[in-house]
Amino acid sequence: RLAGPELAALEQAYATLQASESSSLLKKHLTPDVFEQLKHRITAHGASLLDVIKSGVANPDSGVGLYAPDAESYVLFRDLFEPVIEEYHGLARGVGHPGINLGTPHVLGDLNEWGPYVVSTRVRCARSLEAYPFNPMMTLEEYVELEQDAERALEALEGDLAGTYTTLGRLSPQQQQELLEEHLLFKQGDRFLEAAGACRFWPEGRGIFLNPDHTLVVWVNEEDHLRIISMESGGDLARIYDRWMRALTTLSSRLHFANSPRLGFLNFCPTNLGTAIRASVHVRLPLLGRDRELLELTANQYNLQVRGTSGEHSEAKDFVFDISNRRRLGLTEIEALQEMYDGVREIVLLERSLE
Ligand code: ADP
Ligand code: CIR
Repeated sequence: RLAGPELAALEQAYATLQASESSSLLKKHLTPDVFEQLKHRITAHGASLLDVIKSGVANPDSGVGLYAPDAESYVLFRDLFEPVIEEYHGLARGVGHPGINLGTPHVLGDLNEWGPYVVSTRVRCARSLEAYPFNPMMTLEEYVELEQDAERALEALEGDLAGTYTTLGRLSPQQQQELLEEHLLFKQGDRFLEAAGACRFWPEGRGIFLNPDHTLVVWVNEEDHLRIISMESGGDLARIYDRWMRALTTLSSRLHFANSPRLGFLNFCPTNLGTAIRASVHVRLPLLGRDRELLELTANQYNLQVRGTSGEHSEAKDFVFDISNRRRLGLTEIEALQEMYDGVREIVLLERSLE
């Protein structure tokens, strides 16, 4: 039971949130009733409601604003997570997550069929190892151990998927900068993650796997235990998805991922549940880009999310936008891909019609 100074800190954080102008899902759904219900609870790893909400409290401009410090948090703090999850993923109440269905890549086409708008395409998923809590509850020893588990599993990737793993501490600042500019490496010091307690012991246990072509990338211990990423320039979504599927299948046979029948694959951020897939394009839209309202409206209509050129919370450079599926839970893997494909096609056709 949370009590004493810890409870006082939680009460204080809640008051700060209440007084803020935040339009986060956290602020909307953490009602006084829900707060009272959950404020004394602690998970087996020792996480409290304060660990869940502290990022959104410190960053009132959060869109979502909460994180799960461990898998149990999704159960123990369900009264808060549930409405946030339903709203983000557009899930009807009581509707669960379907089983895995990767489908077949060839049903997806090339996104540059209608003109050379798509600069590059990327499919990523988040995965967490069942044996460890999420970032904020991990010890230094667990970071190092998890990195070793990941490194061993990555050695099983063969053929075009084979590559090398490098721990972050062995990359010079200049090497890190180059990889970041090529959109291959995660950024450092994300204030949302930092406030959530996800950057402790940095760079210990963090690292990146790359195949020689830089078309298969795996991030270890950044926001999630693993991020499995397939990417290349152009719009050949079928090929990129096929590569992602093959890498995922190999890694899934070596590692035990946290999963729940109700929420699918479990990860740190409630946006990364279910399939935990974000399929995105970098697409150049000089005309739609001048009418952000129309771009956002159209993206919304197709359940797509617009981000800037350097990812979440960044700006678009030279009218290159990052457009991806918003929903990751409540639909199958192939449906998430199809949703991105269909919506991007409509956006590209709209851009073309404005020329
Ligand atoms: P996430 O890892 O959750 O997908 P970000 O939005 O932070 O989150 O993106 C991570 C990195 O991937 C950024 O450098 C971003 O520019 C890059 N990225 C995303 N989509 C593409 C794409 N289609 N082509 C090239 N880079 C991409
Ligand atoms: C936020 O709430 O803005 C950050 N914690 C990031 C949430 C993830 N955003 C998203 O749409 N996938």
